[in-house]
Amino acid sequence: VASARRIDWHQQGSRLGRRPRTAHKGDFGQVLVIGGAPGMSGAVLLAGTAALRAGAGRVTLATHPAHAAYLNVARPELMVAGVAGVADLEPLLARCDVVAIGPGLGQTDWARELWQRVNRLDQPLVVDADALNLLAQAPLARADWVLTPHPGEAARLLGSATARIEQDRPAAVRALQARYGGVVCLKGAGTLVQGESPRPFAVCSDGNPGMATAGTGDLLTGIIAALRAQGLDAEEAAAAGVCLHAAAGDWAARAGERGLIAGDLLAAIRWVANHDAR
Ligand code: NPW
Ligand code: AMP
Ligand code: MG
Repeated sequence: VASARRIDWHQQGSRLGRRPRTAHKGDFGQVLVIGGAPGMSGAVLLAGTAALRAGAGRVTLATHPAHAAYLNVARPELMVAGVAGVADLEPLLARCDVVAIGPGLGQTDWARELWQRVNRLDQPLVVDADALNLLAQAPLARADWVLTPHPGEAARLLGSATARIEQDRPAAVRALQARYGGVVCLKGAGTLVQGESPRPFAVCSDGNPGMATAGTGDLLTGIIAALRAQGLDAEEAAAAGVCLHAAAGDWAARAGERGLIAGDLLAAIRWVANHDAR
């Protein structure tokens, strides 16, 4: 990939800097993660926990009322709100800095109602998983969002097929950015990041096949939202987030790729976020 800029955590990690001695949680932003239809509550739990591990000051999950109380026990550091519909979402939207939407969201009427409200918000957005599937059904463009499709989601967003996306990933990420705006991370082995800027896409070659397991993408969503909440712009947060996630995957894979589970990355995210990965 000749024209690509190579990125890794060694180069991107300095964006976060040291925490001031007098820091308080309000300095590191408030993230709202929306998703988790019945049966997929794990996706928001992983995304929200990853946001905390990547340094967000406060993280709230907005999820289906069926399991909200359970999630609050599973990860007590997270705040959790059961939202039956958009009316329950409003007070949460009023006091967050960044919204991540999609992990485990599903594509029911419940999901669509939340998505249609959120895609009109003023706050920065991170859009993943089923929110991307809903976006593919009613396309719109925005300048300040980060989209994180895997090749299957990218195919839906472009009305194409997964195999065609994989044949020419640079063309796919450019087409996604041109159609939907913002910053696009095309995931997979060698994640590509394409922003608004005329600069060529960036590629992160870190990460490993151990990460080909359920829930790893949900972690990336939380990480990017946390970096956005700590003051990075959309392109910085996408690039640094992809590198932090991949480096955490490599750290976790030191115990072996086979059988790695998404939750294994959580402690690694913290370690990597505080260290040079190399
Ligand atoms: P194929 O088979 O090649 O055509 P889906 P999902 C493709 C939630 N989760 N390279 C591949 O297509 C998510 O957040 C909940 C090539 C594959 O079959 C979503 O809301 C979890 N192709 C929801 O589930 C943990 C690739 O995409 C298809 C590729 C559905 O999301 C799991 C699958 O994509 C999950 O995160 C690659 N690198 N990667 C939980 N614990 O609650 C993907 N594909 O149909 O969009 O399904 O990604 O599982
Ligand atoms: P998702 O499919 O949404 O759960 O996302 C999977 C995550 O794992 C993405 O960040 C991918 O880039 C990463 N991943 C999956 N397989 C590999 C691989 N073979 N090499 C590197 N990263 C991978
Ligand atoms: Mg995913």
